Amino acid sequence: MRSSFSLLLQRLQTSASFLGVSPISSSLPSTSHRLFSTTIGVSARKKMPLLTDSERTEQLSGLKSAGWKLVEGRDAIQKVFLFKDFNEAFGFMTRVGLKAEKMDHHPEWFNVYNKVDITLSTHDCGGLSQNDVKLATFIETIAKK
Ligand code: H2B
Repeated sequence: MRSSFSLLLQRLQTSASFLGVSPISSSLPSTSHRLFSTTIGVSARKKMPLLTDSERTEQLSGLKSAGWKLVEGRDAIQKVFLFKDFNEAFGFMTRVGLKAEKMDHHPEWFNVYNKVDITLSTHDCGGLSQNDVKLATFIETIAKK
C-alpha cells in the first residue's frame, strides 16, 4: 500500500502540472524522502543468551566459592547476605538496586531486618546469563565493604 505522503505528493504534482508550474519532483532534492526517515534513537535491548557449559564451569566456580548456590528446579543462583542491622542491609540493597537499574537487570530478593536473600536469573532467556554473573560479581565487591 502506498503511503499517504506519496499519494499527497502525487496529487500535488498533478495539480502543479495542471497549473503549468514545474512538477514538484524536479524542484525537490532527489533524497527528499530522507526528510521523513530521520533515525530515531530506539535502544533495542540485546537479548542475553544462556551461559554455555564452559562459561558455567569457568564463571560460576568463583561465585560458588563465595557462597552462591544453584537453585533447585530452576536455572538461577542464590545467596543470603546478613548485616549488622536494617540500616546496613538497606544501604547494601540501595547500592545493588542502583547497579541493577543501570544494567536493566534486576534481582529477585527478600529482606527482613538484617537479612537479604537474593536470587539471580535472567527472565528474558529463562536462565543464567552473563548479566547474572556480572551482577553477582558486583554484589560480592560491595558486600565485602
Ligand atoms: N531482570 C532480570 N533479572 N532479567 C531480565 O530478563 C530482565 C530484568 N529484563 N530486568 C529487563 C528488566 C526487561 O524486563 C526490561 C523490559 O528491559
